[in-house]
This record gives sequence, structure tokens and C-alpha cells, in this order.
Amino acid sequence: METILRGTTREVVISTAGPVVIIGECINPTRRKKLVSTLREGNFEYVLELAREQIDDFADVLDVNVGFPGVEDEKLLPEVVKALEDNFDIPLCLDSPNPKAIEAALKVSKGKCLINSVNGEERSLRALLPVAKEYGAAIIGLVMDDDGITHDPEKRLAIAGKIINRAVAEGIPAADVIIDPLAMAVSADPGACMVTLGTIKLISSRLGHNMTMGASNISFGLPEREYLNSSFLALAIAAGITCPIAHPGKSAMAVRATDLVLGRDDYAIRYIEAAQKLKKNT
Ligand code: THG
Repeated sequence: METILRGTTREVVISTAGPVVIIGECINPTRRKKLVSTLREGNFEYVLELAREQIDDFADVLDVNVGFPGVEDEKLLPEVVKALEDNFDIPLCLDSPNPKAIEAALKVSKGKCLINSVNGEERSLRALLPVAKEYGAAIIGLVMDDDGITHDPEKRLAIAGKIINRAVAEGIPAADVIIDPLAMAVSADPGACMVTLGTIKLISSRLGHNMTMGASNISFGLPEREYLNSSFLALAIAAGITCPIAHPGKSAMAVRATDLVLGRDDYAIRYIEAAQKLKKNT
């Protein structure tokens, strides 16, 4: 299955056959005080710098999250989208819990964006599916619903199926629904990663959809996060994750190594390309 996203000029194909597409996570105020302070001043230099850095580090798509206390994201998210599209050609993933901010951003975007995110709650489906349809956007469907988050992979699969069916009924192509199997901190729940991996395998074999996840979520609260993130990323990609939201600078090597090991990188071209970049920076 293929999901196509577009920036102002560049098209990105996310395919269940690989190779893996990296959605850069760094435009996110979590642990980035400077992003909050510069955005509060209406200064977009730092957000553009974060975009440039991630693109240099092999991000294919940029997640854009400008949620911080007191923000008027209906105004700020479209402004940031415009600034990014004025400077870069890659597709954007609009990361906000506010459907009005997402719609305002879609209104100004010149590309085909990814909405981050819809979930199985009635309120979410009703607010966002018509918006995705109207603007021709793809969506990320989080496998949680009005009963909250389940730890049973079969139930997560059922929620994924429900989101896909509802999207298709609304006129959204099935391929434009990317499922998020939910990656959560392993420090808080020792079984968390195994539940996620079980869900990925089920969705991959039964539904065959593209899948994303917040790859760095699993290591919250633990030291040396890169080791944890890299090992989980490899397992998750082998199980069927095709477009993780991750830190490009810290994860591109692990992603490309995994694609090579899985036989999706002829002559190791993409692996060597990333390795040369790494060498240049040391
Ligand atoms: N699913 C979907 N969207 C999401 C998430 C998800 N968006 C937000 C979040 N989860 C994914 N984004 C981040 C962004 C930053 C970090 C974690 C998740 C983070 N970053 C560390 C930092 O910047 O210091 C670096 C992590 C690292 O060492 O690689 O913690 O689950 N659909």
C-alpha cells in the first residue's frame, strides 16, 4: 500500500514495501524552551533552523507541533506552516489536538499534508474526517477510542479497522489512513513495547496499512535514550512500521541500517549515504 504526501514541490511516497520514511520530530516544544520563547515573540528563525537541520539529517517529512501553554494555535500553526513552505519543499505533518488549528493550517498549505491525529473517539472522527476529505489530506489514526487506551493488541487492531472504515465511508482513500499503534514509555510499563510490537504485527498482516509511531516516546524517563530508541525502532520496522516520527539526526543511521538488513537497500546506497554524512560531522 502506498500513501503519497506532497510538499510545495516534493512528493514523498510511503510504501509498506519500504524504504522507511522519517517524519522529523524536532519541531515540538517538549524540552525545547527556545522554540517556545522564539515563537512567542513571533520569531520564526529557530523553527526554520530546526527544519533545515532535520532535512540535512534525512527527514522526509516534518512534524509540526507548536502546542504550548497559552498558545493561540489557530493563528500560530498556519503561520508556521506558511514560513516552512516558503523555505522548504517537503511535506508537513500537522501535530495538534485542536481541529480548528489543523483546518486553519490546511487552508494555507500548498501541499498534501498529514493530519496528526485522528483517533477512534466519536468526537475526533466527526471533527476531523470531513476536514481531511475537504482538503485532500492524509490522516494518522491513533488506536484509542472512547474507552481510552487498551493494552490488548487485538482491540487496538479493531480500533484501527474502525477508523479506516469510517474514513473510507467519508470518501477518504484507505491508503490515506496511516495507523499509529501507540508507542508508550517502557519505564512506566514494562510490557508497553511488546503490546506495541504485537499491534504492529497484527495491523501489518491483517490490514496492510502504513504505520507511524512516536519512536522516542518509549525512552521517556530513562538514560542513554538513543540505544533504547534504536533497538525499538529496528524491531518496529521489522514488524511493519513504515514512517516513524523520530529524531532524524539520532535515528537515520538505525533506520537505514534496518532497511539494509531487511534487503530494501540495493548496494547499500542509502546506508552509505547516511554514513558519509555522519563522517562529515565528526
Ligand atoms: N504519535 C503521533 N504523534 C506524536 C507522538 C506519537 N507527536 C508527538 C510525539 N508523540 C512524538 N514527538 C516527540 C518529540 C520529541 C521527543 C519525543 C517525541 C523527545 N525528544 C528528545 C529531545 O528532543 O531531547 C530526543 C529523543 C531522542 O533521544 O531521540 O523526547 O506518539 N502520531
